Amino acid sequence: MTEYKAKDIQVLEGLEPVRKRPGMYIGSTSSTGLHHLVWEILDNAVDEALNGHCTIIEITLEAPDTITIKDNGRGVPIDEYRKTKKSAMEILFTTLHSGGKFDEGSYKVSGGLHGVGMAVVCALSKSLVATSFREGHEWTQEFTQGKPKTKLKKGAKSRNKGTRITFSPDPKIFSKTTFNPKLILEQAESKAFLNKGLKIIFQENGNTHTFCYPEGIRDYLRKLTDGKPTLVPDPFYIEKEAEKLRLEIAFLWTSNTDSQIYSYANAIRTVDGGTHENGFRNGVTRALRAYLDRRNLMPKGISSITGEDVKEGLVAILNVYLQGNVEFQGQTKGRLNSDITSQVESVVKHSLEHFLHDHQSTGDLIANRVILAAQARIASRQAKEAVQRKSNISHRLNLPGKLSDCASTIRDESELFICEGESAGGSSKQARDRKTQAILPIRGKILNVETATLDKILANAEIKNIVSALGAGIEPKFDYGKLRYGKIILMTDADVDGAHICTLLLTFFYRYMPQLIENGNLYIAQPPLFRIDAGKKLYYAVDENERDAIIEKLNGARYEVGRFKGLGEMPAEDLKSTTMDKNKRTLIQVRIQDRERTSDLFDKLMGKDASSRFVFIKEKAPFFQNLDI
Ligand code: 0RA
Repeated sequence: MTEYKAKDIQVLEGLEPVRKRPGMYIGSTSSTGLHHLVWEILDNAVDEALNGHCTIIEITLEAPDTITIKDNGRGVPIDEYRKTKKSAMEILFTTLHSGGKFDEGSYKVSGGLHGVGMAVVCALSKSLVATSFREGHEWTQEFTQGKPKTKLKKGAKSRNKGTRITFSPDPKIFSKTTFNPKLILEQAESKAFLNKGLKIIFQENGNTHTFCYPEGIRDYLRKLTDGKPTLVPDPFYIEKEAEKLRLEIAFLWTSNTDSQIYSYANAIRTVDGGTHENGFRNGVTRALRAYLDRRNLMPKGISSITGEDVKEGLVAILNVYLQGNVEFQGQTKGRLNSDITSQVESVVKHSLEHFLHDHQSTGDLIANRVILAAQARIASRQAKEAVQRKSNISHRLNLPGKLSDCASTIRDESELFICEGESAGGSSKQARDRKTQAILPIRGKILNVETATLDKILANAEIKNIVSALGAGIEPKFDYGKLRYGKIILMTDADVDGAHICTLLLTFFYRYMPQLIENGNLYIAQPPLFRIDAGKKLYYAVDENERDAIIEKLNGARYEVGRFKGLGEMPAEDLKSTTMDKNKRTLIQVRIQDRERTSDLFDKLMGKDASSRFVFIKEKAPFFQNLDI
């Protein structure tokens, strides 16, 4: 370690700019900015630990707005600075950019908001008292608002080494000057995790919290994965110290599928990752690829594993220290940008590959985990492609043969009538408006989707026709944007069988295309059951009640009643004027009022359990008189 000399401190500048525009130096003057003052001093103390000079840091909240940070490092230098008659301590606390300590030979922290210097803390404090334990004595100097209040005073003899700084933020700068013990507690814990063996003691309101983790980030990882099933009991650990890079990584795989990577560069959390994370991911991927290759574990059908496969369940903590200038990027400086990817990659690749070969049972466990992820990835990609292929093909080509499509391709004006049987399809084709109305006849009763398995449902020809005519796929991949018609109208006969078919269709739409119902695209047509001819007048009735009401109104006039057997037998003219003509018909829009009740009802009425259906029918039976079974 290069020895410090006061001459190392460079460029001097007063602190007025800091007081004028504090935001430029600490981000804000809110609580976050206030706590940056603490982090700044704490980082300097931790820096002493990082360089092997300090083992204990004590943080004490003396009063709500007064804090002391004490360490047993080398102590702030006190010698005279370049014949200025000022002490180095005074220079450090009263001038900007006096970063002599950090220039060479140490891991400078320059992550934007951090590392702004002890002078910034001093400038923004109404009072700051610094004591250095050095050269056999304690040395104290007091400051206010960045200016010395006293000269450096040589105090009592002391064998101790280290620094003690007590400060109170200036209420002229900060709207609120009280510290938040919880924030400090978290910071203390995280600093202790990141610096193995360093003891950090935090005292507030008579409580003492001590953090010390002999295994550092490995202990941190254990805490993060506590309670989660992990693939191997102990984290992997890589530690490497090169000339300009110090690196420490702990990682393991859990059985969960999510991945967590916490990375730090020079003790600053890099929330957006960066070069160190990329290097790590590449290294792990390459090590596993090499292992799978050498042990011949790659199953057929998978050409290679990817970074994504490796990431599944991976929990990692990366802690790197770079010497010299560290580059951060992004809006919040959350991404490391210094060019260390390949260095990290190669360290990780080699250490992990070695480890796996030396511990093959563990190696195989991890290999299997990754292969499983790769297989899942390939399977889901294939499924996605299949769905996409279907919907991408020019939809006209893919339409079912039975569909009589409309000419319009404008969704909002297009309607699809799903009707029962070929003959109904025939008459409705005559009755429709070709431009906007499409007809899809389905044969008899479709499958009950409530009781069938998905593969059966998808193999069912009638359902396949409906799905491809609508063009939007089914849940969970239903794509509302691809829907080809604005109204989907179920048109079944006005009898029990028709009602049954209608119910089967409703069940299908409800389970596999619920968005149609939610968005109000699904309708039920109301074809009449009776036609009443009274001289020149013509009436239609949907049921007996309506028929009788009409007859009563005729007041003894002569009439003839006809009953339609089914839509197929209804003359196109009748069908058009009663059911299909946009200006004359009435449609019932299908809506859901109460989600849970609806699901429950479908399950009851269409599900496997016949007894609940029986109960329902018995309850409702009094409402129905003419059930023509
Ligand atoms: C400048 C130079 C040296 C150490 C420090 C500052 C220093 C600052 C703080 C702030 C809190 N604790 C601290 N400990 C040390 C290097 C001194 C040397 O080389 O002996």
